[in-house]
Amino acid sequence: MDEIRQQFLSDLGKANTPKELEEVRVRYLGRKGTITTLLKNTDFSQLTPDQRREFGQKVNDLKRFAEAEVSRAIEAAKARAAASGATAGVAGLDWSLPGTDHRVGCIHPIALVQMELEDVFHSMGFMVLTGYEVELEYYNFDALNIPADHPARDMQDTYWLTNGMLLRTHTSANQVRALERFGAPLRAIFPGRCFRYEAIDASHENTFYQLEGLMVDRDISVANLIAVMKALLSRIFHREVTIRLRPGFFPFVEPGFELDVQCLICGGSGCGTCKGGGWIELIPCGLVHPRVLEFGHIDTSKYSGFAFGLGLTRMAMMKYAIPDIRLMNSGDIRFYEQFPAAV
Ligand code: FA5
Repeated sequence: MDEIRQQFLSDLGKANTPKELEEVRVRYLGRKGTITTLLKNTDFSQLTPDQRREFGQKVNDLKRFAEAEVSRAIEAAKARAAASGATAGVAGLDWSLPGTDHRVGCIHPIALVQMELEDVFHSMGFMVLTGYEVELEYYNFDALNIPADHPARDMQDTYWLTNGMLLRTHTSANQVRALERFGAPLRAIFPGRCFRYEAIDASHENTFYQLEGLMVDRDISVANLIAVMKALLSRIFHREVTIRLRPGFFPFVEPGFELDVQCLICGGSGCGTCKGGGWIELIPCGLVHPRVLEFGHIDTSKYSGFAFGLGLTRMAMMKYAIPDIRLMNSGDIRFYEQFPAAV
C-alpha cells in the first residue's frame, strides 16, 4: 500500500491539466483502478480477523486520501487555467489564433490642458473646485454685480430652465459661492463647462469650457495678477510669453482687462492666426469688484483680489493648433486619436 501511495503521488505530481489529473483519478480510483481493486484482489484467507479489519481500514484511508488529493489538484489546475485566461481542455480551442487587440482610449485635448493648469495652480497653493452647471440666477448674475436690468446680461445669451434656474454662462458663477464658503484669504480655480445660446461657428460653441481663477488676500494688486498669468502661460506653452493688458469691461471686476499674448506662431510680426495684428486675445481678467467681495461677506477694508476667466476650449485650440471648435464635441475618434493616451 505504501508503494501504491508513492506511485500515486508521483503520477499526480506529473499531471498538470485537469484532463491529465482526471486520467490519474481513473487509474487509481476508477472502477478498475489500482486502489479500488485492492480489496477485490487480496486473498483474505491468509489473514486473521484483526488483520482483515486493519487492512480494510488502511485501504479506506488510502482511498479517502487519494480522492482528496485528486480533487484538490483538479481545483488548483482549474484556478491556474482561469487566472492565465486559458481555457485548457476546452474542445475546439485554437491556441494559435491571434489575441484580441484592445483599443486604448485617449485624453481629450481640453482635459490635457486642464490637467496641466490644475498642476501649475496646485503648486501655487490654489484649490480646485468645480461648482454647478445648473446654477441660480443669483450666483451667475446678481452677485456678480449684474442686476436684472443690466445691459451686461445681454453679453451672454442664457439657457433658462423652466424652474427659474439657468445653465451657467460662465465659471465666474463660482466666485461668490466660494467666498461664502471659504472666506478670505482664498486661492481657488474652477474649471468647468459653460453654456450659451449662441450660433455655432468655427470658434463658437454653445457648450464650452472655461477655467476661472480667484485669489483674495491682503494687498492683492495688478502685479500679482500679471505674475500668475505669466506663470500659467509659460507652463502651457513651454516658453516665456510676452503679454499686454488692455482695458476690458466686466461688471464684476474693476479695473477689468483683456490679456493678450504675443502671437506664438509669428512672434508678433503678424500672421493668419493673429489676423495680422501680432497679438491674440486670451484671458479676460481684473481686480475683483468690491461689491462682489461684499456679496461674499468679505471685509473690503482688509482684502482685495483678482479674478480671471480663461477659455479652456480656446486655449486647447491654440495649444494644439485645432482649426475648428466643432471638432471638440464631434465624437470623431480620428480626431481624438491624435492625442496621447496618458500623460
Ligand atoms: C467671461 O465669461 C467672464 N466671466 C470672464 C472673466 C472672469 C472676466 C473673471 C473677468 C474676471 P467672456 O464672455 O469673454 O468672459 O468669456 C471668457 C472666455 O470664454 C473667452 O475669452 C473665450 O475664450 C471663452 N468663450 C466665451 N464664449 C465662448 C463660446 N461660445 N465658445 C467657446 N469659447 C467661448
